[in-house]
Amino acid sequence: MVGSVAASGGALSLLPSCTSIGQTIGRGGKRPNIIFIMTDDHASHALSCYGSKINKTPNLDRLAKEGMLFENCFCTNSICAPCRAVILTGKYSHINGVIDNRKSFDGSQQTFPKLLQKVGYETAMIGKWHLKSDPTGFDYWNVLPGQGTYYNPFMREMGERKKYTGYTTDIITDHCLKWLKERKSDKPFCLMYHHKAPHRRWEPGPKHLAMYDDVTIPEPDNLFDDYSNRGRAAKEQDMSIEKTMDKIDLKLVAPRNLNPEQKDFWDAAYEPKNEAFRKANLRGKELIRWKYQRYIKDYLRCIASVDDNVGRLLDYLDESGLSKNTVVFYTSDQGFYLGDHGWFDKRFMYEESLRMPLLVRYPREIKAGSVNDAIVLNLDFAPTFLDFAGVGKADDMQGGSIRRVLRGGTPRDWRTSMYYRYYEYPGAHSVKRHYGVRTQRYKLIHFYYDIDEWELYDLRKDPREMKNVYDDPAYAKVVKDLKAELKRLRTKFKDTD
Ligand SMILES: [Ca+2]
Repeated sequence: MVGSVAASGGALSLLPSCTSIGQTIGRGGKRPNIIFIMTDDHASHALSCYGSKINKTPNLDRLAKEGMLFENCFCTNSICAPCRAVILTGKYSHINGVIDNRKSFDGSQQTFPKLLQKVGYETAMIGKWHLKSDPTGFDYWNVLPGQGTYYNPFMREMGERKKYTGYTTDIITDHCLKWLKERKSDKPFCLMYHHKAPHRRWEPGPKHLAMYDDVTIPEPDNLFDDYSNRGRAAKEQDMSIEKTMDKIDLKLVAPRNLNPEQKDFWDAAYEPKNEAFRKANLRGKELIRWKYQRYIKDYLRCIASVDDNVGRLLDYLDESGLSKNTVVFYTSDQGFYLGDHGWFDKRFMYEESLRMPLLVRYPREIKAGSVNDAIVLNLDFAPTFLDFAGVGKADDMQGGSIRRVLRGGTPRDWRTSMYYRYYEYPGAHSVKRHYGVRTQRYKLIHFYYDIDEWELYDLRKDPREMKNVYDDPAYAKVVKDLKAELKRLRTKFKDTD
């Protein structure tokens, strides 16, 4: 007997009532500003406050030291555009319509920025948007078209296309600081500060091109995973460092849109290393090891720039006196594989891409240096922002406010399981369609459509998810309970096709 699934709890009464919110505002005075910082594909195991063995993120760590770190924040569909649509609406992908990166977001639907505007917030969206349709619900917006570029980006400011010279992570931050400094309104504000970095193809900024040149980054223990004890989905993906990465990913070819000065810096940094690589004529595992080093260093260089720039923003909040009355969130639209299982990219419900970093700082309500292991979701962000703004009604949102968790401890009626679904197949990286349920200890995944295979992981015994125990008789009761829980969640969230 391995133990059964924890009491399903399920029924969330997370949304505060209007009355309690009204009283909160009455007592607490001015409503807080909200700054929602989101990066793209920043895995929590590349933040030093999460125990990263491969890099340091001193500025992001400030948010953890001065606020709360969430150990179990998960996304409901681990891919860029869908995650963003979930955050805006507080609704699962099948309800908000953006089930994959190919769909356009219907901007006429209810979103939290629109609800914030209604109660007197000034709202702004700056940086990566990635939802195809124009942003709605923002008093000011200035976004990258599509994925955007790392250097010399085009941006669309309230619909007007402009080109900028420089490194995009710096430029997005410049725009945010400008907006903060120049705003005239005395309304509380909500600023969405969204980076492109560290998304593929991981092009470092000019300040960090040579960072990590003299070190070897530790490899994950399962870099050479052979997918034994797993099903077809893990074996048949197309996201391996060995086979999927191309010359542009690996910087054997320079990015096309650098200006002559940038190209000089770039070539000075990469060409000697590339020349040495060509001469070495690596094969087999040594070639994979080289690719991993090239990939992970570039990924971490992009994060170093994010960290510097978040530091600039936090410094400004301190200097301007805004820190006290501003709730600052840091997250990423999902996690990422940093060579884990031999992969890059995301999509799977496995831990590295399911988990989102989440740091929240608000000195008035959150104890500095606190850590919480409650299961929270990107689905909860919209209700949380509304809760801070004193909006007590968002009945059709499917998540709940985490403000009660931020005040310390996990409420007794908090969720004990979460529902996940991934749709984009056939598609980039060949990750088969699946849905699943995760509790604090277990994860059950059903690759429901393409292969009809089930996987069960005992995360306490096997946190790296190297052994599918679905067919192990010792887990029969766990499987039965989790299947019932999965069915309950699918019904609850109206995902019944
Ligand atoms: Ca992403």
